[in-house]
Amino acid sequence: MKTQAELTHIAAQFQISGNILEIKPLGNGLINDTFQVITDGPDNYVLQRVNNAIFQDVDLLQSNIEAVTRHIRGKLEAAGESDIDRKVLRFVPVKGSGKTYWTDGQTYWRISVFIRNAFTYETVNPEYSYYAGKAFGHFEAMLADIPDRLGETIPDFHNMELRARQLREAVAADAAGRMADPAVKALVEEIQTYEEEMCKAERMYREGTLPKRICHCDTKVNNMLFDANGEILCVIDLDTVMPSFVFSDFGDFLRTAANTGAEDDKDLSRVGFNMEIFKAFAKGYLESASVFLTPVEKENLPYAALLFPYMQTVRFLADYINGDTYYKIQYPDGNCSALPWPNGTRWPPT
Ligand code: GN1
Ligand code: MG
Repeated sequence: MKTQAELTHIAAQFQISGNILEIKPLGNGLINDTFQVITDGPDNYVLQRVNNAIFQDVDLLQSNIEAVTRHIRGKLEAAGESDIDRKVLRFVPVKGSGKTYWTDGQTYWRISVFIRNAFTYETVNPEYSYYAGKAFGHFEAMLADIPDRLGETIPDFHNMELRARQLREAVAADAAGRMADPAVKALVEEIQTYEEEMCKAERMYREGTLPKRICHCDTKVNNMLFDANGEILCVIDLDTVMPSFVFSDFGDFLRTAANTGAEDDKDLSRVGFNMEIFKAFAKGYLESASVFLTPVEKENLPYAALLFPYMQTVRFLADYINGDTYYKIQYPDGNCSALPWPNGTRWPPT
């Protein structure tokens, strides 16, 4: 953990205005470390340590993010929008280099302007779900003509075939000895029965029937900022914006927002799928994404709603079997809250 003095030293590398008064933890992301920088100037800031074990090419990561925010800002300006600084993130350059990240050779840091009077939520009602659908569809639509070539900040991030292979590798290595637990073994077997069906997007892509587009790829409900009136301001957490199937954004939002429990809920009876949230989100998403979606993409949106809880399950379970090396966990079995597998519980929920 860095001290206030160390964090202040890091923040001072960037072209921020005002004096730093305080730096305190912000949010609950599972990958990066996030802080709020309070100043006596006109703006506060968000300081993040980028997890470069996961985002191994921080230069590529930040050039993607710069391209995305530049393009969206241009679209908002062209559309005559007001209050643009609350509708797209602004990353602050480092003094001297002009890059939007700073490194001491070991850790990597960046700063964006903190958007005032904005709120994130862990859950939404159907009305907000509709707005979220519109916002994510709009986000993809705005990026449909981005001139820059975006790289994959995590190669094959949402490739289900890769994720299934990683689970098999975790099982074979059994690095933490967790496969000795019959409940873990039963979970793995149960999950693997759906593997072929869930890898259908990769097959369609190889056959040429499914395109890749620029997607957000982390559309958790808490990656969206709302203003005090419940209007959506903008989409945040742009680390994983990259070419993917539209299923990523449709499915991952529903994985979190339509879930009636938490993603690491200890009580599986709380976990379910809220159809009203699904319908509202689909309506909003189709309204803004229809301009570019193909019939194949539209037809397969219900598959996306299954795919993302499934893919996340595979990823959390693989991490559990590997000994919790990837995600920050909230409690010891947090990567595998489904243990012990309750009698009669089956995935997908019916
Ligand atoms: C991670 O950093 P955060 O919490 O937004 C993860 C997502 C998972 C999510 C599960 C780079 O996102 O893919 O869906 O946790 N991001 C990465 O909550 O692996
Ligand atoms: Mg993220």
